[in-house]
Amino acid sequence: MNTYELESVAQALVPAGKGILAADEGSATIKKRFDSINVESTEANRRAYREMLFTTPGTEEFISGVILFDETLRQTTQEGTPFPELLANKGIISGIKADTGPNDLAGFPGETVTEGLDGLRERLTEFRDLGAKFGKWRAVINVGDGLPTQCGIDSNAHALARYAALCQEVGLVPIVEPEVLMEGSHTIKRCEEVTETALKRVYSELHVHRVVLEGTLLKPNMVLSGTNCPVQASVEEVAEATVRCFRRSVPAAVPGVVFLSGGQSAKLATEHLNAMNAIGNCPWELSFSYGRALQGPTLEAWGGNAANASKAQKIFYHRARCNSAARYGKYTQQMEALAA
Ligand code: 5MM
Repeated sequence: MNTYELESVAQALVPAGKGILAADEGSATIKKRFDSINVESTEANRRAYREMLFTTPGTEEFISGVILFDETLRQTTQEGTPFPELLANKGIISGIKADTGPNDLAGFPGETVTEGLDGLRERLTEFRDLGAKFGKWRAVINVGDGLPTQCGIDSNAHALARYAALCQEVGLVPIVEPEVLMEGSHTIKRCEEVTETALKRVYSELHVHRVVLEGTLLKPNMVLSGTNCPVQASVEEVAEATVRCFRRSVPAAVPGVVFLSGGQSAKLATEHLNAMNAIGNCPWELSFSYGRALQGPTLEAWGGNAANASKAQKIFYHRARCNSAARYGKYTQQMEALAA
């Protein structure tokens, strides 16, 4: 294992003012996204949509890396340039969704464990040879009556650690993504408790599996009120709870925390990131690895019509720029007003 290489890639994914675009939606998820704009999820449409995103002029100012799905890693632009090569030419690092998705955890109704460990060493080796420099594995943790259980947390932490160790063995930086879902009626306090417990368990397993933390990144949820909780925490409360929770559970050796947006609106995800960076004094970079919060407004503007590509790209550029400003705690409502 070349730890210097791993550390260099991990750091190159979280430089000042830059974050990651998560464009690794699997077949079911991208179909759901395309259904929302009445576009059929064909291989050609998925390729065209992703080419539109990746060729957006100037996004390399704000985007350090892109997480791809297996299919996308193997696709090319209309002119025949492989997507990883197109991105590398812009100084953007390609990554790969390495898991095969969550499946029901036997004996534990309402909980899942993420699968994909069988044959993972060989798949990761192929992904690396196709141009990926980092991987991503998402574990899903539901909050509810009696949930999550210790077994649910342990099973997912164990799988994340085995994935991370395999990534480092083949020379890929593992992004470790334990997502405590925001769906539910739980309070922000409950989200903080569950997130802290899950993160501590993940870092304990990473230690047992001899994962070099300097060559990893964490992709977590923010600490939020459940979507159906009658009392919704303010932006400042979310930022304080998230930073407090992470200071208690994420080792300082981790170079960066790259948040998922999890279904928040695009603007709220930016506001939360901004408020966290305004607190400052954290041992890790606080950045983004957003899917919906970068793509939602972009996808809507595109609508499956090539004639809308330029308008959609402007919207994508704008969201990337806003999140870049949030990396410095310098995002303002005026930025939105000016763009509108
Ligand atoms: C939680 O989802 C990840 C971040 O996206 P959001 O910012 O929209 O929450 C995302 O990377 C996700 O893991 C991928 O889209 C893959 O999703 P599926 O559902 O296909 O595993």
